[in-house]
Amino acid sequence: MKKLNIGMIGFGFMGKAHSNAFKSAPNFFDLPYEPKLKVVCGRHKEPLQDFANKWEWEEIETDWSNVLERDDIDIIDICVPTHLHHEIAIAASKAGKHIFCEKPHALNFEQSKEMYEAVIVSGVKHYLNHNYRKCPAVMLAKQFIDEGKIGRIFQWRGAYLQDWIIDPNFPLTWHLRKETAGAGPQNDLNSHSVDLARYLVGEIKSVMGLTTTFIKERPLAEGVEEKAFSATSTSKKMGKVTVDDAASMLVEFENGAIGSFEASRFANGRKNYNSFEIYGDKGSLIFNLERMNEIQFFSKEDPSYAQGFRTILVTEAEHPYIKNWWPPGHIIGYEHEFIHSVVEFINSFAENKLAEPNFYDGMKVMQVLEAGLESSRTGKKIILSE
Ligand code: SOE
Repeated sequence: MKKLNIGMIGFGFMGKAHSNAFKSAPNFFDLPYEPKLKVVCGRHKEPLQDFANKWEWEEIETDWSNVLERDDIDIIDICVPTHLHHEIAIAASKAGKHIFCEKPHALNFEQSKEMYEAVIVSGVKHYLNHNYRKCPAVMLAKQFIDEGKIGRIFQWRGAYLQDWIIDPNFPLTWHLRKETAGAGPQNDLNSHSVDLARYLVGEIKSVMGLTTTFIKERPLAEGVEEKAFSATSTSKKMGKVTVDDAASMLVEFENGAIGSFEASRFANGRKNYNSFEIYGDKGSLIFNLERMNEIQFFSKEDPSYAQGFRTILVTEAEHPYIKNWWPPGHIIGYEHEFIHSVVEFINSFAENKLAEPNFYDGMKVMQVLEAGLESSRTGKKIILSE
């Protein structure tokens, strides 16, 4: 079988999720090409080599531009902090490499637009990894909407809540600086929710935003591994937090529905609570990632004596992707979404179409997020231009 050689830039949390996805996908799915873990790139040679050994990457490299220059690399996988996405993606497009990129797409809308234009000019394949779209329960929600079971959608409620930086001693990692992250949970978490809202409800036409920063200074992350979820600093030097700690938006969709988004890293007790509710004239849907094998469905078309939310366990063979996994009731997890993303991306090489979400979706999401930030700054409602 023809191989697709991968050069992955970055080897943190997402590097692990991507390596596992590229390795596992061919074991469970019949793919038109075999993804080959060719070279992994990072700045620090020793942990990089350990990582490569563990995940069976053939080679390591410490300078990403060398990976782009290689003729034997087909796909560049970008899973480095956000501020590096733009430069690597533009260079990869120019080098004619196909791109699999982590979210959020870029630091801001302008960068994102440039990245989209670059892949269009070069004609490479591009994929933006909003992994939650590939959760079977979310795909079943989409199927119900497309089949008309929810009817005309009135309202979207999205909440993506975490609690990993409440401790004021959590250091000023790259996630908390505008120049490296673009924004806080507005970009990190609301990007996922906006992607899901566009997928399930439709395009957004106006945005009102509200953001705040609860802890304005933090110990510098000197000598600290810049990890999300767990990092402690002993530095006595403090630095300014330049992103939001919590971010909300109220939006209007082009189809007349309205929506709300809440994203926070200060919701004590919420670890990775990515949830949404959709209300329509025929029915409603509720999803919460912490119970990701389930979707709750209410149908107004049930006889009134039998109406109520029912919980569907999304593990039947006819549910999206499930026939490639386990028998009914044998649930799947977070990592499966990444495997499904890889499957979509690799399948798109045999088809004359782009997998979704891709850089177009990334750009549309960034436009909404940036409008939310602008609205929060100016106090005005922002109407999005085409
Ligand atoms: C940290 O908030 C993070 O790792 C996000 O960056 C991911 O996109 C999200 O899926 C889990 O939380």
